[in-house]
Amino acid sequence: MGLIPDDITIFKGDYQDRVPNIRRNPVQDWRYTTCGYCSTGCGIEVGVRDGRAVTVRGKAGHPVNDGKLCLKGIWEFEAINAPNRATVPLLREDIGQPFREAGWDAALARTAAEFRRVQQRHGRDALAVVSTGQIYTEEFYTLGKLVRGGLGTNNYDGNTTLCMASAVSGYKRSFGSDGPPGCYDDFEHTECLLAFGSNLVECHPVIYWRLKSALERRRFPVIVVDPRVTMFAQMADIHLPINPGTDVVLLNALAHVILVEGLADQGYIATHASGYDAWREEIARFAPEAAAPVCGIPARSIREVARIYAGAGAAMCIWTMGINQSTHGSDGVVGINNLSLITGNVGKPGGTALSITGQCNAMGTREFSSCSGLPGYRALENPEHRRFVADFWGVDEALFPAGRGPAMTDIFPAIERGEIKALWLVATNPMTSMPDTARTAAALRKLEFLVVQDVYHPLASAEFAHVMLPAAMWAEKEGCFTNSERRVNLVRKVVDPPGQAKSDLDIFLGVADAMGFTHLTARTPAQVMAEIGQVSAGRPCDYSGITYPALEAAGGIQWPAPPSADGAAQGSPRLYTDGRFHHPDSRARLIPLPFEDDNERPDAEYPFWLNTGRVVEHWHTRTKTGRIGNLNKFSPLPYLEMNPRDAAGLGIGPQDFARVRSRRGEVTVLVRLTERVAPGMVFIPFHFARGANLLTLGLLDPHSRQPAFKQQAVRVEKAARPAALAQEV
Ligand SMILES: Nc1nc2c(c(=O)[nH]1)N[C@H]1C(S)=C(S)[C@@H](COP(=O)(O)OP(=O)(O)OC[C@H]3O[C@@H](n4cnc5c(=O)[nH]c(N)nc54)[C@H](O)[C@@H]3O)O[C@H]1N2
Ligand SMILES: Nc1nc2c(c(=O)[nH]1)N[C@H]1C(S)=C(S)[C@@H](COP(=O)(O)OP(=O)(O)OC[C@H]3O[C@@H](n4cnc5c(=O)[nH]c(N)nc54)[C@H](O)[C@@H]3O)O[C@H]1N2
Ligand code: SF4
Ligand SMILES: [Mo]
Repeated sequence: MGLIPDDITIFKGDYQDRVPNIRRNPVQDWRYTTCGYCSTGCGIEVGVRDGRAVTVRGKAGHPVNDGKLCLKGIWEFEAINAPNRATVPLLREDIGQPFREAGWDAALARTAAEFRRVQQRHGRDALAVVSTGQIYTEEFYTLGKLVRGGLGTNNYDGNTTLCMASAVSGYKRSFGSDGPPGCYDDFEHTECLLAFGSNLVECHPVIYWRLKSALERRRFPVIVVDPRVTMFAQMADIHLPINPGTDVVLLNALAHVILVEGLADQGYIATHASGYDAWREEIARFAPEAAAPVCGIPARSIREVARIYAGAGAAMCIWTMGINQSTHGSDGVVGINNLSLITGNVGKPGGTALSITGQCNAMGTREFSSCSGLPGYRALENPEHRRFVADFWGVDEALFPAGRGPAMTDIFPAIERGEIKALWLVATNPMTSMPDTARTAAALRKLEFLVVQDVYHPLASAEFAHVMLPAAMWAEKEGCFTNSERRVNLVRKVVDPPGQAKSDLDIFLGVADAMGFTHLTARTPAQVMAEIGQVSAGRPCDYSGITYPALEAAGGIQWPAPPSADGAAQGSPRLYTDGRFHHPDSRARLIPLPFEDDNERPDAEYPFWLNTGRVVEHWHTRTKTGRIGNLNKFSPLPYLEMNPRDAAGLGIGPQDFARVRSRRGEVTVLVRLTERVAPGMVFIPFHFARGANLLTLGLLDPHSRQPAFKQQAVRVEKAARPAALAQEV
């Protein structure tokens, strides 16, 4: 038997047909877009022939990727042409029945009638709307205007709660506003890179290429903090294999050494930070010898890393889900910000605290979807902001709730409790992506009405839907994404959507019209972008100088982007260059971070830490990559990474299967023996419906409400090879 069990259908069809062969598919036109997968934000040109996307190429000279693309980007045109695209609105009375095809009028009328019925009978908040980080900013803005200024429910959030919520929360606590302060060009200037909980090589391959290119020109130390020996850890100068969920302890200990050894930038602290005394008192408790047994990093290594970091002229931290997806996610972000502040590493070339975001437009939803507030980083709690937005939209301010409502992870428990009766899911697939699948399924089944708006069908979450609205996807509609370095960039419409599928913008307008709302006056992407320019003028995320042609010409523009004297916006590579922050006193806050260990830890019954995350080939719940032969053939089924020493003790050998159980559920997966994971730890990618999330617990961060997807306890035992290994998509 080969590496891949032979009873799995890897790929049907002629392999050669799937290779983007430009000679056989001569391209008639190349159209400018931005990649619709990750937040790196690569410039992509799509090759079109006879109205079909037949290939792509990286945009040469583009300020993000200069022509490079990763595996997912290279095959992105196949995601458009997939055979399982949703093409017709579907309806059914009850979830036991088959769907029947319907026209848009019937689907929108039914949706509006159910929303109205539920809100009239049970109150406005009985309807919940959960969106995404993967539609255009123009679409987010329009959805926000529809929800806040029309539907008026406060149960409105997005999957960014599973992803970036801790970064948002941490930035707000430290700096007074959301917004990653640095940029990719910081790699060219830094003298030290400290990376926390990021598998950059697999998850942001082109950012990793930027880092490698910088290192080829100029050596600087790279330190990777991750319990797993990821590909990123393998190339690092120093790898700190931290105990799960204890980054805050390491961060406090690093700060302790920096203070005690006189390496802090006291001038910067005195001028630009507040809260120093209370913070220092807490830090005093985190001597390296006290921290080492908790975080698992020897005191000697903590001292060494603190000296390298603080001794660098400019030092930067990056991080991703190893920090955010934790019960200390927001505190972890604040800990990174604290470290940056005490060394004066904010807003200077090579000196920054740069959160690497996840989805292609996780930033756009933070800026303009109104999920957690009002557009342009405005707050529902701020009377001036409320009045301004209500006047600007021409709606009654009383529709706005008094404050930020429940997060996605609090909306599902409210469905369980029967408080929410109807749910609208837009571009998110919680059946596979939320912790504890059995619980998610029970919640979705309990709804009186579920509408799913997606580009594919069937879909795990649509199993419980009453209405399915088929959406146009990336490159089938025009609009913008913002990447990890605040670069707003354009996706041109390249091809027509299949069948009756409509852009999410048109679907939102359709729902608004069916509900009888009249305030959604901007009807095209360009009209919405013009409105975003107006509403954001003078705000931290100022788009007022941005136009589509300017974005295409420059390869994207970084906000704040007010118009410059000669018209086109120049954009801003970095924030806080003047050391002025968004708190009322203009100072950043140093915030004490006491540590309380609150995770589900391994014990006699469930002796392994279960860690979950990503592989390079797949995108999230595999709707976009599970049908692409060239991606799926490299990663066709869920698996468990286990250390060979643990496996030997359990009688598990290469190519064996294992049953993994947690207190939530169980799953049978192929075992991959590897030293990538330490003894006592296992890892399962979360991309598969019958995978990691059947097991996860998802304890919530108290500030951000983000689930700790990476820390829970499981038991592993050898299992028989399952009879069927059919692929699921
Ligand atoms: N190929 C691919 N790329 C993607 C995506 C995808 O689905 N596929 N998704 C995109 C999205 S939305 C996101 S959010 C990003 C995610 O990008 P990453 O966060 O880089 O990816 P993950 O694999 O979720 O987790 C990163 C690392 O966190 C580590 N980790 C686990 N526990 C801890 C801990 O306690 N402390 C520390 N320091 N580290 C820990 C894990 O071992 C893992 O290596 O990727 C984006 N890019
Ligand atoms: N165990 C575990 N679970 C995790 C994570 C983890 O690390 N471990 N990571 C979490 C993170 S960081 C994230 S971001 C989430 C992601 O979780 P999800 O958001 O649920 O995952 P996706 O598969 O990206 O779902 C997006 C959906 O939108 C659809 N779609 C794509 N483009 C469009 C469009 O233009 N319009 C419409 N209407 N639909 C579209 C896709 O087909 C897909 O069904 O998963 C989270 N879950
Ligand atoms: S690195 Fe991200 S943005 Fe760039 S091609 Fe790959 S998936 Fe797309
Ligand atoms: Mo994410």
